[in-house]
Amino acid sequence: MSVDVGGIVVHLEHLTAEKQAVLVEQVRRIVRAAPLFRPEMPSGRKMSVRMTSAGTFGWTSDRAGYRYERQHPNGMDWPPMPPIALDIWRDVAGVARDPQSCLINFYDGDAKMGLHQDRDEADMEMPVVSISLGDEALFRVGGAKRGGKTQSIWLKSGDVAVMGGAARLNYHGIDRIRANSSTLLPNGGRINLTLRCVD
Ligand code: MD3
Ligand code: FE
Repeated sequence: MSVDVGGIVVHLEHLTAEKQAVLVEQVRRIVRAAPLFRPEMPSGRKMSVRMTSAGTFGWTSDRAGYRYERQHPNGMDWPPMPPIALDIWRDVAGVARDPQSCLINFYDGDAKMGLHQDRDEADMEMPVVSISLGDEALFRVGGAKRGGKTQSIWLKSGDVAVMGGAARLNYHGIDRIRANSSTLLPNGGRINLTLRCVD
């Protein structure tokens, strides 16, 4: 079943519990090789979300600004894309290209992400695909201009969201995490994977 939230298509419970568990194992392998870090925003404040990436490009930020890089801050190339995430993209993205980046966001019970637009990618015709794992998150989406009406939905483990077309430039963020709402991750928290074409 899927729902439309402000132009974003959310495929509810798209992934079986078994597939979620295998994907978590693929993410763990990536995080072991390319450790999570807390990017610094251009303001100098550190994000509460911890991140790493897989694929050709990874997203990063520091005082110099937001951008994609071919290497982790520690100088290594990013690990390969998790195979299950690539399968999901091919299932739901509706475009011929494969993604070049898998951003891995880790939220502990206190982490959040302020309303923002994703505009560091070259081709806005390419969608963003988001995969939620672990604790539920209150996701908020507005329009393409800051300050308009917003809608919210709790994203649950196994949900897959597709941001394409007019929704691609919509403001969005994560207001809060519902701690202990999933047993997928033994130590709790939430993992969000976002798949993107970059150049
Ligand atoms: C709507 N991540 O990494 S995913 C991000 O749950 C990001 O970690 C959130 O926003 C998270 O940039 C939300 C859902 C999402 C991703 C990209 C979008 C929604 C979007 C791009 C355009 C519009
Ligand atoms: Fe975003």
